[in-house]
Amino acid sequence: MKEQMIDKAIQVLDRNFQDGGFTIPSKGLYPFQWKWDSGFIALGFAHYDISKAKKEVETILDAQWENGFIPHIVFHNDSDTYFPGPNFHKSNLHPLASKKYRSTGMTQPPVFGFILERLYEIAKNKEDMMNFIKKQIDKVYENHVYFYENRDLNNDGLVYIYHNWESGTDNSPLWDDIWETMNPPEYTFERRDTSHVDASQRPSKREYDHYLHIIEIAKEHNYDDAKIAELSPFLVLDPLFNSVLIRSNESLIRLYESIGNNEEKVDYLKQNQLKSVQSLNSKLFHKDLGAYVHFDLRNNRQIPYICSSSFAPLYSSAPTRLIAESLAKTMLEKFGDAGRYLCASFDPTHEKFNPKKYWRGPVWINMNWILYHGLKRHGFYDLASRIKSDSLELIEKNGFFEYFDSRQSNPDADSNGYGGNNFSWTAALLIDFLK
Ligand code: 9YW
Repeated sequence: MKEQMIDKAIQVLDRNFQDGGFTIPSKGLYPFQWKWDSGFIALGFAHYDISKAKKEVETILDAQWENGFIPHIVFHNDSDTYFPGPNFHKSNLHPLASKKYRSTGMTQPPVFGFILERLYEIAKNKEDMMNFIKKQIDKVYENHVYFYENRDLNNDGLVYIYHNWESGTDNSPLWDDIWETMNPPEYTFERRDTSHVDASQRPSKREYDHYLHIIEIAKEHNYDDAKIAELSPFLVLDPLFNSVLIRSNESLIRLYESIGNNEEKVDYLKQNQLKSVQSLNSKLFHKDLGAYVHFDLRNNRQIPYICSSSFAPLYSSAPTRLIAESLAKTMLEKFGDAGRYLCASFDPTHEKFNPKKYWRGPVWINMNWILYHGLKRHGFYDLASRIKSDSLELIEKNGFFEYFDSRQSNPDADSNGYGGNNFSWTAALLIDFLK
C-alpha cells in the first residue's frame, strides 16, 4: 500500500511539473508557481528526483525582488484559468520588482530556511546539496532581512502581513471582523476558481471584493511598504507566519554555522530571533484560550479565534514547556474528539466552523505536516502520530485533494476530499511522511 501511494504521489508531482522549471499546485485551478507550495513541493521531489527539487527552489528564489521580497505567485505564463492574474497585480509598479518575472506584490510564509535544511537531510549526496545551499542561502537570508527591516513595525521582532492571501489561510473566519470594518466597492470581474471547484467550497464574491480592494490600495502606492503599513485596512500579526519565520531563522543559523565565515549574518538572525520569540509569547499567546492568536494591528485588538495556525509555533523553538502543554491540550480537547480527523483549520466547537469550506474548517495537509513536526519536537508523540496517520488515511481513502472534511463519517458528501484534485503539496508531503 505504501509503495502504491508513493507511486501515485510521484505521478501527481511529475504531471504538475512544468517545462519552465516549476510546479503548479493543481491543474486548471492554480496554473502558476506559489511561494510556500514551492517549498513543500521541493521536499516531495527530493526523495526521488533531486534535480527537480533544486530546480523548484532555484526558480522561485530567482523571482526575488531587489529589496529581498519574494512574491506569493510568480506568473510564468499567460494562463487565463486564474483570476486575478498578472495584469491585475502589476508587480512592475514597484521600482525594485523583478524585471524577469511578473508576480503579485504580496508574499507568503517564509518557508525556505527550513526547506533548505530539510533538503540537506533528505539528499543522499550531501556535498552536492551543500553546494546548492551555498548558492541559494543568501537569497533566503535577504528575504528575512526584508521582513525585519520593512515589516517589523513596533521593532519587537513580529512582522505583519497586509493581506489575507499573505497568511496562506485565505478565507478563514479570522478575517471576518476585519471585513466588517471595510466597505469596498462591488467590483466587476470574472471569477475562474468556481469553474473548477464547487462554489460552496470557495470564498464568496463579497469576500473577493475585500481581497481586491486591499490590493488596489497597495497598487495606488506602487506597493510601497511604508505606505501599505500606513493605509492598508488589513494589517495583522499572524502566529503561523511569524513562527515559520522563527523556524526558518533557526535553520539559516545552523546552515550558516556549518558553512562558516558568516558571523555577521548569524548575529543579525540571532538578535532578531530573540526578539521574535519573546514577542510571540508575550503578545500572541492567549492564556485563557490556551493557544496563539492573531493580532489586528490596524484596529489594535486581538483576534480571539483558534485555528490550525494557532498551533504552528510548536514547529519552532518559541513555546515554553507550559505553553506547549497548553497547546497540545487545546488541540486535543477542541479539535481532537473521536470521530474527527486532525487537524481542522478552524475551531470545530465554534459557530463559524464550516467543515466543507476552504480555510473555514477543512483539514490541510501542509498544516498537518507543520503540526506533526511541531508536536514531535515538543515531545507529544501520540498526538503527532495521530496527525500523521489521519493525513495518510484521508489521502488514501479520498485521493490527493487540496483539503478534506474533518468528520470521519461525513453526512454531506461521498468523499471527504474537496477543492482541487491531484494537488501537489498533498502528494509531496505524503512522500515526505512515508519516506
Ligand atoms: C487562491 C496554492 C494556494 C495556497 C494557499 C491557498 C490557495 C490560492 O492556494 O490560495 O487563489 O486563493 O489558500 O495557501 O498557497 O496552493
